[in-house]
Amino acid sequence: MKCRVCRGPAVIDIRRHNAAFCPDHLVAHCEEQVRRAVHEYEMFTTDDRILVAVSGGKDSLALWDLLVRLGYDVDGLYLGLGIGEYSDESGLYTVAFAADRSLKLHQVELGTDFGFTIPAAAAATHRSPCGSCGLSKRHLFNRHAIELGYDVVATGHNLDDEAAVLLGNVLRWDVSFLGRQHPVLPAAEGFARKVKPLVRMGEREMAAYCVVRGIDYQVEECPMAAGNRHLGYKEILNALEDRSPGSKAAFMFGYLARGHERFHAEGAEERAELEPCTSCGAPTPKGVCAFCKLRERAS
Ligand code: Q46
Ligand code: ZN
Ligand code: ZN
Repeated sequence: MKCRVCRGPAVIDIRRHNAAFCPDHLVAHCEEQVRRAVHEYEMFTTDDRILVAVSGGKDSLALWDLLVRLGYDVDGLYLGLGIGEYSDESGLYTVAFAADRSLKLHQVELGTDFGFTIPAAAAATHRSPCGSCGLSKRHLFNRHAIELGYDVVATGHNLDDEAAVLLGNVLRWDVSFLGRQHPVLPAAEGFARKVKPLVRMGEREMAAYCVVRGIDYQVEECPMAAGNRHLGYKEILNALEDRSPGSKAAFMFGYLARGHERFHAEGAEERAELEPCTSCGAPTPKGVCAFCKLRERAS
């Protein structure tokens, strides 16, 4: 297997691009893909202050590294979820990454700062932990971005993640989620802009990027992920991709090019009808927001 660019020994082959890369050209490939996504979807410029939501996993650390390399003004925010050893370790990887590169990291702990953890939230609500977890992350990343004066929140969702979410949304024909599924969600009253610069990158490429760049990350899966629907959708898409490389990218980018605008109105409508939470001020359909309710129940 030879690098497509220099014909040196390759460390990864990417079937959907019909290409293999050596370490240096893998880094160049990742930079190029991120640069293209940022420009194509007009995510941000070097004038924007960017906050990367870091989990300690490969995607978010690689994203932070890539954005710094591309010359953007970017700090990190780590949210401790209180999922036992998994969260403790994830926090350590994140802190070490930032310290080694002298990057600025903000840290929030659900337990000490808000009085509950994700396992406690799951027990109190009798619902899947990922529901409470996703809700808390969306709320807190947005809230801190606004409070700390950042223009944009960037998350490490990659092509595999986004295609799996799209499959779930299509299977249920959830029009308001479909309307909001886009690599850029513009800012609105009470909302910072949200962007997904890794939308063109596959999971394997991100893992290889971390190895090549010497980024130590949390390799364990979250123990609460077992059996969630999202993982099932990823497996199905991987099976499809195996049979016909490029399916995932065709599914995702076809949607963005030809499907998204048909659902755009539904996504925007829901946002327009929000009012400030009576407890924390975050936008909510009515009264107290879902995060404040969750906090009340779980703490
Ligand atoms: S961290 Fe949270 Fe994930 Fe763990 S509880 Fe579910 S959502 S699986 S990305
Ligand atoms: Zn090469
Ligand atoms: Zn609230």
